[in-house]
Amino acid sequence: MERKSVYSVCGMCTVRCPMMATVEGNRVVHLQGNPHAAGIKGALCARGAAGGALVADDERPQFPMIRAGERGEGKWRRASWDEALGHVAGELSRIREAHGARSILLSDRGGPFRDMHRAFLKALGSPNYCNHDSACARNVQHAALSLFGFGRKDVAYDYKNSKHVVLQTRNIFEAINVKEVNDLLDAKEAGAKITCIDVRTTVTAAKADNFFLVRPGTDYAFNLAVIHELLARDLYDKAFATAWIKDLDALKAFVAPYGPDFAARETGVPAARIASLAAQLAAAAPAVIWHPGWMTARYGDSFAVCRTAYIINALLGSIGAKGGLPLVNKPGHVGKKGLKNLVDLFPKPADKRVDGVGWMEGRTHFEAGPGLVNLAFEAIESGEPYPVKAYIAHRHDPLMAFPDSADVRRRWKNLELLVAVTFSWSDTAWNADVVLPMSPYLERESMIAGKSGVSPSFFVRKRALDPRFDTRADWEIYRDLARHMGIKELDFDSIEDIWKFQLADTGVALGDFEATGMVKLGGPLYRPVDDKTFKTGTGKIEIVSPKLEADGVPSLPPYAAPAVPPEGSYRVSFGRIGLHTQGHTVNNPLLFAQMPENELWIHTGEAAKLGIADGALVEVRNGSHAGTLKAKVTDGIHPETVFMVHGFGHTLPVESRARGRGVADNELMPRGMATWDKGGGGVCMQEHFVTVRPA
Ligand SMILES: Nc1nc2c(c(=O)[nH]1)N[C@H]1C(S)=C(S)[C@@H](COP(=O)(O)OP(=O)(O)OC[C@H]3O[C@@H](n4cnc5c(=O)[nH]c(N)nc54)[C@H](O)[C@@H]3O)O[C@H]1N2
Ligand SMILES: Nc1nc2c(c(=O)[nH]1)N[C@H]1C(S)=C(S)[C@@H](COP(=O)(O)OP(=O)(O)OC[C@H]3O[C@@H](n4cnc5c(=O)[nH]c(N)nc54)[C@H](O)[C@@H]3O)O[C@H]1N2
Ligand code: SF4
Ligand SMILES: [Mo]
Repeated sequence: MERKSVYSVCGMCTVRCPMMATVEGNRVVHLQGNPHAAGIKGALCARGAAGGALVADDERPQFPMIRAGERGEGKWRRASWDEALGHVAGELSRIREAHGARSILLSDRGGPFRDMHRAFLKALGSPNYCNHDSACARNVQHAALSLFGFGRKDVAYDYKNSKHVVLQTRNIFEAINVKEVNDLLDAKEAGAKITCIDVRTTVTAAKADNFFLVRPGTDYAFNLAVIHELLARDLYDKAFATAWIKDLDALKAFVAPYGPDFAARETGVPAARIASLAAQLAAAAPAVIWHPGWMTARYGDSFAVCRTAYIINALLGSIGAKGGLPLVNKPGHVGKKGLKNLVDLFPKPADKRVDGVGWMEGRTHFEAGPGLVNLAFEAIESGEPYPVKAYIAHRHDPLMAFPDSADVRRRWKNLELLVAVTFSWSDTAWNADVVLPMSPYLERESMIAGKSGVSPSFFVRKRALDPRFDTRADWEIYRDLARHMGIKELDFDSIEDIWKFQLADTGVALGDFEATGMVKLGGPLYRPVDDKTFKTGTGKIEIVSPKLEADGVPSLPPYAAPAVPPEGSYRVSFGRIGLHTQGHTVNNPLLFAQMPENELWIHTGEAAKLGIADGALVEVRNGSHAGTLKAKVTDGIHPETVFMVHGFGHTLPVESRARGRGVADNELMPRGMATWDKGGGGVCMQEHFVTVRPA
């Protein structure tokens, strides 16, 4: 049988590595990273390599379904696409008629493929587009905005050319982005140093030159001490600071009491080691990256931690520097035109956002784009500032991504329509009124995506296989919904027509993607910082942010030590593992076989006190929320915390493998959605204590 290679984009996680599939007939014979993509080196991670198992898995939604019993009861009626989409369109029209377009909410998982569904929502007239990010990186985004006036993705991490990389709350070798991992390993080989700051010994810690095992929740103290050292010992980049940092004196005065001795008491790290780190960084500057964190929806002060990370980068002159955090280039920076967006075809909805983002008191400093979906859920419950009655969860599983699924479900009670668009089962799909099954990424094509960076590019995902089941591509789903609702602008006959629309102004033709699946637009280009770089009021990096202060958020909040868990209790901490993506790969046959359940990391001394042996079953509990899993007894974790990999503890009968294996960390955070950071917008998921005992 004939073999062919198809350029695609991996969809096993949100990183979206460019890839190449070799197919024979309607079967995948090989998956690899796109050999033409810089830094990918033809590689995929273990999850990417398991993409074929996702296609082969029968335990995914195979056809559109409409709820037949109560919400969450699992009684479904099979529907044709025409019926399911007609039903959704009818309900959306009815709800829009009764409550206005603004009563329709859509949330997704961010990323480069959002244009079609965002355009659909805007065409309906609703301002209520949200993404997942208040459970992920909102604190980082708002930290960047508050200091630089631009977002976190307007700078890149130039690992490849870096001389010292600090990974704080960032487990780069297990929470994987293939290009970043390859680039950092190359830099390490060329002599770059790695510093890891974590509450446990991760794979990243094992590869680090400096490893700091800190008391959970004390990173702010650590960072203040580093700033203290850089300033007190004149280790900072004076030329850069003078030119571009505003309020340096205020910063100096603020950190005066927060020297290394103070930080040593808080973090447990010897003062001399903190001072030494500051000196090492100064020696490597400006080719330094102090990573501001990614999954930072953890503590009440995580936003402050992210801000101090960026401030350290600024003091080292690494903002805009090669080997540091260079300014990202959009097509315009290399003399090209960007993709045309469907979302621009429709007028901005007149109504204000239901989550209050951008206009409500205390929320004016938040970025309106993706809002804060947790606050939209509160509005569903309260009906304030206005009712929300329809919700489309597109590639988003808030019941696993936010604390306490029963609490989230309770907030959704007032919904008259809940639609899940997904390629796997999820708690959210199970609790929906309508499930619209998307084809897995190998069985669909996607809109052309633009990637900004030192070298900006466009890339395309083509269809490698025909769908095995009655599933569809997202562009087909929203195109057909648009047809049902008479939205002519989104009525495209084929994906090629959409691609042509996107490329219209760019000078790039469809055929240009044939050879490599990508089109490089220019670069590498390192642009120096200039007086147009920072989009703040003063054109400088504003340590004291007028926008924050206007909303009552202090720019430089005093350090407050994290609460000490009561005797016999532990702070719950969580994170990722190389073998799984969030909650949606546990039931993947290949990945399940590699890691069927999570375990509870607990410190050796604490386990001895509790009479828990390595590998023994333990019960972990917070109030009425409890679960049972195996203990991993280790010296490599701080005694105040227990850790588990997120995404386990599935309960759905349709997931025969994942069901009943391990524990869901999110269920150990009762009513946790209500605790969120007023500065950065992130939910504070690690502000919860659990008890542990032999099961
Ligand atoms: N394999 C894999 N890779 C992924 C993903 C995936 O699901 N699987 N998901 C992707 C996504 S969406 C994201 S957001 C990123 C997340 O990327 P990361 O944020 O790097 O990943 P995490 O494992 O959530 O957290 C990193 C580390 O923070 C540590 N930590 C916990 N509490 C503290 C603390 O108080 N102080 C310090 N210093 N450290 C602490 C944890 O022990 C953990 O090792 O990964 C991406 N890549
Ligand atoms: N307690 C706790 N909560 C967390 C975390 C944690 O570590 N602990 N991690 C947080 C982080 S970092 C993040 S990013 C969020 C992630 O949480 P979510 O935003 O919900 O993300 P995923 O689990 O990646 O995907 C959600 C759903 O989309 C489906 N899906 C995945 N890819 C596709 C696709 O290409 N198309 C379609 N249609 N569907 C798809 C999946 O099957 C899954 O059901 O959770 C956050 N919540
Ligand atoms: S990091 Fe792994 S799972 Fe994520 S897109 Fe890349 S290859 Fe796929
Ligand atoms: Mo994330």
